[in-house]
Amino acid sequence: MKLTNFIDGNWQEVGEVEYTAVLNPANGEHLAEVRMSTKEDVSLAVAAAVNAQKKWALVPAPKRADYLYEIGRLMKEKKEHLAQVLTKEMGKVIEEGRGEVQEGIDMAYYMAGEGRRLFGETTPSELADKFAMSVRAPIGVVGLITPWNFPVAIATWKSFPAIVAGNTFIWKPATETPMMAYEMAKIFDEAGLPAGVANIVFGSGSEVGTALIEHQDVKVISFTGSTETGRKVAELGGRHLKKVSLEMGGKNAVIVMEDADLSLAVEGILWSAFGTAGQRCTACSRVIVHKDVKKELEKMLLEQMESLTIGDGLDESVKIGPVINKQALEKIHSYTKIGQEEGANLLVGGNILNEGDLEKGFYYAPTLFTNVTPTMRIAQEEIFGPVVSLIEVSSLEEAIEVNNGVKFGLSSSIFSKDVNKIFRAQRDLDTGIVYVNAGTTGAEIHLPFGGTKGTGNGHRDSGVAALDVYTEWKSIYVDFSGKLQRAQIDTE
Ligand code: UN1
Repeated sequence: MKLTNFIDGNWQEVGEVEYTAVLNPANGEHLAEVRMSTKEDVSLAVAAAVNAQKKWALVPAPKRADYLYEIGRLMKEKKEHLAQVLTKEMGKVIEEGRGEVQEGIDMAYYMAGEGRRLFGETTPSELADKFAMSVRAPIGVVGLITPWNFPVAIATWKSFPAIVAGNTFIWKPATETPMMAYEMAKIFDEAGLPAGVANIVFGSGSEVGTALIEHQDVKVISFTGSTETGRKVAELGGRHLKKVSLEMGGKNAVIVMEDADLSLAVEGILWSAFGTAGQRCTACSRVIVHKDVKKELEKMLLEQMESLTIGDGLDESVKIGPVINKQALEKIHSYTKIGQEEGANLLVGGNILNEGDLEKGFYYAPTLFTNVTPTMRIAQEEIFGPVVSLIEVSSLEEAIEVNNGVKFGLSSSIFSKDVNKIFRAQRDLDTGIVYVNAGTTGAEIHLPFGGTKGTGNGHRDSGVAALDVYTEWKSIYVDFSGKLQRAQIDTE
């Protein structure tokens, strides 16, 4: 199957362009081929989006929302099929595939509700017989660049608020996971979304991403991916005076205090560190543990890690699937070597798994390092794989300092039963998301999602905060006094 672009409600002709193979990371199976689009393809998509946006902006917001209800309904109807496609192209276990599709459905219904709110503000004027209000206005055409680790959910976080607010979009999914975008294009079409509102252009960041950022008719760029690429997006976007919303890496920690429920903490750590094979930007990759419970926690983690089943995510009994590709596998493995060279203690894992059924896929053993110090590279850099570093501390203050001593600030968590410790931690942990007595993953779509420091640039996906990315505030003054009144002058 050849996946080609969805522009102005049509599938683009296959034509004389390059196509790249889409492989199943669980077994190397050839799933499809995806178009490596050109700058010209981007221009076509932008032209369609510009044209459609003029009419789309005039559709009343509750009517725009009706399309989202229908998109949500169709996603729900096709949930199992979508989850299967997702697991095949991305590798996450099927239970998580279903969970991710559910995240998209939730986003559709939540943002559809915004169609009947999209609240503005009325504010008293300083002059008599004058009415003042601010409304959220659409911005125009937006460019969405999304990663392979959440091939559908992240796209819904961006595209659904964009369209309910009256924008049209061009979505460039990751080259590794285009099949979910293809499925979503079919859903947009089936939901009857007017042509040109939703456009999908496949291809590389260097060609398609750059063309989107540089195009003068694309007003907003929303990007989720690595900090390295995000920086380039911001630089280029800045040069073109674009509004750029960035969602980047994490080095998220679970803090386990001496009074914590250790069994619960172990469950939280396992789920958030090894779920999605550690390939979430919210994944736990550090455990900051109080010295009094360190030995016990280590023992419990080790026991549980041995029972984790690894394999093809389509098998319902499997808990951990493959990582996305060979390059990722090699990067993860290089961090194991770095950790060993730095003098950390490799307690379990640390190897590529390629025997028997795992031979053709990209599997890495869940890995735990102990005796890690906060400044080691394995405790500072994002590994994006199933590798966890255990760091010992003597107090809550030290735990918070270690948590905050990295260049990222996405998610953090504390396990404790002490209400004073919990409230102090939620205030002082320098991350956009804080969990209490839960792991670092599992953000819900109706709350803002994003982080501080190297994780972002102040914007948020999801929640009502997402509307700030896709709307412009417009202030409107209506003077019904029948005479010229002058603000700041006639008020004295
Ligand atoms: C990501 O890894 O980029 O909070 C997104 C979570 C998921 C989303 C993760 N709901 O873990």
